[in-house]
Parts: sequence; C-alpha cells; structure tokens
Amino acid sequence: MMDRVHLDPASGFGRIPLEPYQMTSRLTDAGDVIVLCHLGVPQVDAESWSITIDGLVEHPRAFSLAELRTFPYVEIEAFHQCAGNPMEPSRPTQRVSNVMWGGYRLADVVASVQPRPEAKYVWSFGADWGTFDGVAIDAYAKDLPLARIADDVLIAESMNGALLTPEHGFPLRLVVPGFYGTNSVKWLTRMTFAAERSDGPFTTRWYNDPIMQNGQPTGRTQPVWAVAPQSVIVDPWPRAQVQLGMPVEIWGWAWADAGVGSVVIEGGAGDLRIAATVEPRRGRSWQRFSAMWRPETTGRQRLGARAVDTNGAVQPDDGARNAIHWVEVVVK
Ligand SMILES: Nc1nc2c(c(=O)[nH]1)N[C@H]1C(S)=C(S)[C@@H](COP(=O)(O)O)O[C@H]1N2
Ligand SMILES: [Mo]
Repeated sequence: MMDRVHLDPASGFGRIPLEPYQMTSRLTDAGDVIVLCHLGVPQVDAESWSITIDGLVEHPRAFSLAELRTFPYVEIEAFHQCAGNPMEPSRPTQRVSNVMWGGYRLADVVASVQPRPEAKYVWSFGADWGTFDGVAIDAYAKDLPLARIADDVLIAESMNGALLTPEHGFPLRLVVPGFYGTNSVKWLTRMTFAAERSDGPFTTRWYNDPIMQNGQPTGRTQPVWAVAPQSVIVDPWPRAQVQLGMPVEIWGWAWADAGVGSVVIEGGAGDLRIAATVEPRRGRSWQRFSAMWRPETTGRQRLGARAVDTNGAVQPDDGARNAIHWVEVVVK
C-alpha cells in the first residue's frame, strides 16, 4: 500500500457556497469558491510532491513540481460547479462559481509520455483516502475520456492568481473545464491511461445519472461529466419589492459545457417570456444575461431563467440538478 498522507480534517469537509443573489462578481473571490472534500483535506509537502503518469503510455514517468514548471504556464477562466450530493443526483443545486485557474496543459505534459493508440480514458487519483458512505477508499479516483485532453484540461497550481490552498488541492490538482467539479481531482498524485473506464466507486457507484426515457428510468446510466445548461438570477433578490409599471433589470449568469446560446425569462404573472440578452461565449466562463421587465400586475410573482445550450439542450423545470432556479419578488 502507498504511504498515506496526513488528513486534517480527516473526514468530509465543505464550504457553503454563495447564494445566487451574492454572485455579483464575474470572478468569484477565492474565499467564496465552493469547497467539497469527500474524505478530508491532505496536508502536503510540495517539495517532495510528484505526479506519476503510467498505464498505456510508451514512457511512464513521474513529474516533480519543478519539472512541471518547465511547461508553459497558462491561465483559463472557467465556471466551476459541484454536481451536488451524489446520493441525490436529481436534486436541484446552484453550487457554482467562476474561477481563473493557472497551470500546465495536460496535453503538453502528456505529449512527452506518448499515450498508446489503445488508450481511451485517463484515470486520475488524489492523495485523499478514508471511508465514504461506509465504503473504504484507497484514493479518490475519477476518469475522463482521452479526447477531452485536447480541450484545455489543466494540471493547475493556482486559483485567481494565488497558489492553491490546501482545501482546493495544494500543490497540484486536475481541472477539467466544462465538466462537473467532481472530475477535477485535487491533490493529484497519479494519472493512468487505460482502455476502459475506472472501476472505482466514485466512477461506478456514485456520480452516474440514470438515463431516462419518457420519464422512466432505462436502467442505464451516464457519467456525470459535461455540465448541462443552467442559470441563476442574481438580481432582483428573493423578496425584492418592485414597482408596478416600472422597468426592472433582471440579470444573472448562465453556463453549460457547450456554451449557452439563449436565455428566456419566465414566470411573472404566468405567461411571461422575455428573451434575455446573453453575452457571447468566452471559453468556458459563465455568461452574463440581462433583460428588462415591466411588471403589469401586483402581488407575489416568481421569476426564472431558462438557459438553452448551443446543442439545443434546455434547462428543465424540475427533477434535475440543473432545474430552473426561481426567485420570488413582490410587485407593489
Ligand atoms: N481528491 C479529491 N478531489 C476532488 C474531491 C475530493 O473529495 N477529493 N471532490 C470533488 C468535488 S465533488 C468537487 S465539487 C470539486 C470541488 O473543488 P473545490 O473544493 O476546489 O471547489 O473537487 C473535486 N475533486
Ligand atoms: Mo462536488
């Protein structure tokens, strides 16, 4: 068995994310970014850290931090979203932030180890270990399709211009822009190229969504990888009072792995449909949308934004992690 690092805390650890009305800045302050650690927070010595790349590659080897730093340093802005509790995969969540990651392109690092043609997946391992939902875990492990690596996957060492903090994966973590946060393995120790998917519990048991057909489960599942279209209204706030007949700006953020093509504001007195202006997609950053609304009846009304991604996938009303987020306002 590998040497196990000291964890502190040595059990699940998280930070409560911002509420949507608090998501006023384009880049989320590092101190406000979601934190999700299933097993605890490894306390790590960066000097002796290395990442081993092995499996279906011609030249397996380990890279120290100093060796990784010889690759070009790049920065990538991307939304960063937790898929929510793996035991409740269809519960709506808004655990999202938007972050500037800095580090080394996995594609650059991998070029020197030469993956073999049979390799189809890359498995990633973290230094954290312990017990999750009664299951003993040697290391947190995830996988991703090899084809994704061409798409700006990073071995990251910074967040918003500062070195990663321990809870965010110091000294090095994977970042898979456009995939749910669960795939971005922190305290990255090893990457193994393989012909098939990883058989670990975080890839087989948890983080697989049932595939539905006409509202019924098919018995098949799909990995929680690409982020589905989603949005939050930042303003108006819940319980905000707005004036009858006066224009109100509704604005927020929308995001999707494929990029968001359109956002419609719905709700109001019932039949509201306003096409919002959506800023163009920039990489995998979240996209600001805004719309002007002139309320025509008084009383409590709810407002929701429905995002559609560039593939035509539509944000659903309910029963899914990316369900519409409703804000109730009062028209006076
Ligand atoms: N090694 C390891 N990596 C991990 C996790 C973990 O528990 N262990 N949690 C994942 C989950 S579910 C999420 S949402 C993101 C959160 O990253 P953050 O805490 O830096 O925001 O890390 C992912 N990477
Ligand atoms: Mo997560």
